[in-house]
Amino acid sequence: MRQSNLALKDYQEEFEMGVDPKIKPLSMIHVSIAFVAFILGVFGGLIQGLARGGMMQLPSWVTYYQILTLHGVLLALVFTTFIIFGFLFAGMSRTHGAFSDGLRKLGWVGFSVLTLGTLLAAAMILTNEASVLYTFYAPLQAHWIFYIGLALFVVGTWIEGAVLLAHFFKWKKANPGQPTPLFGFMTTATILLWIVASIGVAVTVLVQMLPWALGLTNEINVVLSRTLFWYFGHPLVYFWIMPAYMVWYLIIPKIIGGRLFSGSLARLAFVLFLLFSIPVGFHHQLMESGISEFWKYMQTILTFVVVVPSLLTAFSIFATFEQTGRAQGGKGVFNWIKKLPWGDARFFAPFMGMIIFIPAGAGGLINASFQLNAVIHNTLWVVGHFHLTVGSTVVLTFLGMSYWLIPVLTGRRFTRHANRCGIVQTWLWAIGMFFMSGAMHLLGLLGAPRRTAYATYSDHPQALQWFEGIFTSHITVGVGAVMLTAAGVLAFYNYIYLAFLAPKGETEFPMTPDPIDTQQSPKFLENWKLWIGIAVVLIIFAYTIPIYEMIVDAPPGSPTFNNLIK
Ligand code: HAS
Ligand code: CU
Repeated sequence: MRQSNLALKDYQEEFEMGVDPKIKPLSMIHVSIAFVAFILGVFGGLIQGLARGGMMQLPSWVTYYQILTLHGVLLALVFTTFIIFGFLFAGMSRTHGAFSDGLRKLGWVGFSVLTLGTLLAAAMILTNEASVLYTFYAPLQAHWIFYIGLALFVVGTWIEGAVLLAHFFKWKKANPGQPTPLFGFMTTATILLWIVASIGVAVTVLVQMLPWALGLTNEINVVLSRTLFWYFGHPLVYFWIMPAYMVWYLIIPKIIGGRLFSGSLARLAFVLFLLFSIPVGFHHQLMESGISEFWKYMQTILTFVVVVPSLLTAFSIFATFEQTGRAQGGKGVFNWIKKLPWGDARFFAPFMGMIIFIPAGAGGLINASFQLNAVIHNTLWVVGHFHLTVGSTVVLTFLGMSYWLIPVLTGRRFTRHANRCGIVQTWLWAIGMFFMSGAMHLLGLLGAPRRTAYATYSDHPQALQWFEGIFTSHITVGVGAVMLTAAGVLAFYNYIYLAFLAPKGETEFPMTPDPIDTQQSPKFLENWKLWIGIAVVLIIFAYTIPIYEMIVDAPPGSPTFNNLIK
């Protein structure tokens, strides 16, 4: 035992290195684009919240769908993807050493393709040529340049993902028999998930949407396009949450002065995400015709399986908190909680994200419960759900992360001032979201629809009656939206401050030492071929027959969508 601990110590020291200065600009430009997208998206949200709350009219030069598309794409796709890659590049350098020149250059190629795709898609949205929402459901049709932009976006992420994977496997080759650092293990699981999932969206965009938008075909198989989208769309939400979990597993334990509770459990959770996130897309299509109940039910079961790794995560993180709090002298059943660093925004923002994820995850279970889905589908409840998950848990975790990552990358200090801004920003976001998302959930239960320009909150007299005694719904939503905007502005201010204004100096890239069970971690967990193989088998099982049926049972002579649109 002692020997293995000694070995572990050497192994740890090897990783006590900084981020290679050469990779910093690549990481930082990702973070910067993420923040620009973030602030624009936040203002899109404010306008929408006020308009849907009946508190303002949209200006004549924008349409509801346009602003909704902009808001969704900028926040859910651009902010997340860019900040995630910025984090992964910096983290892989921190834990696996400097990237080779070749890989770094390839990283820049990937970044250029990703950014070009983003700009093309954004230009089409801004000119109202692609007001198709972030899900771009057919028969809504966008300009073909939008689909080219999406395709380039995906290809850019593949190139960047390949760079990260290559760096990881190079390390593995150079260190045979060693358990890989957790950061690399988790990055690999996340990127593999992304690549397997995004094949679905690439296929629908290139094979269905693009030819249709170019006028080469005049029909589109709608149910197939939605299925391919959701084959990608559910793992997409895990692509957001997994890097947030990486912050919880690897960064937070260091910040609170402790050590992650178990490495093997963390590895198992990430493998389960890779296996079970993909064959579950039908839980977004439970109310759709064209898919038989049997396959919907199968995917409902698999959805409940993919909840398990989140429960493992809740257990691991809670155990880490308790162990750390007790090691620092916290006694009794709950007193250890007081030992956590409540005044530190690097901890507090992600922590609020965790707390919010408890009701958010419970809401997800309701959504996934086949019959209950009939109550909430296409209502504002779903909008409430995803403003808690991606809109709070993920956002707060990434903002908390950015408060140390930006000064690490720019060679500045994370000052008390920035910390205070971070704490205020977190409270504002959490309280604002409590109001906004709370009202969305309840109004959704009362039947307020989503994805439509033709209903404001106050169009629902039943809802108003229900709410009247406490607070009228549109004021609730409006207040929430204003608080969220204030929080967003503060977060953006913190970005500007930490990137350009804060005093020069050193900031720590907090990284927990790999847990003491690392050397004993079962070898099979590192067997990526096995995991990819099982993931593919599960996908084939869950999708082959339903997709076959969608193709052969497509109604012959069905009216073309061009006719429908006319
Ligand atoms: Fe979801 C719709 C089901 C998780 C995002 N989801 C959406 C949409 C988005 C989204 C964007 O089954 C809308 C898509 C659209 O535009 O139509 N979702 C689930 C389920 C989960 C889930 C079962 N969703 C997420 C996450 C997201 C996300 C994560 C983004 C990041 N969702 C659905 C379904 C729909 C849906 C249906 C379709 C609805 C419809 O009809 O259209 C689960 O994975 C959730 C599991 C999570 C938990 C919580 C564990 C708690 C943790 C925190 C622990 C706290 C600690 C602190 C440690 C079970 C890990 C404690 C410390 C102390 C001191 C107390
Ligand atoms: Cu889902």
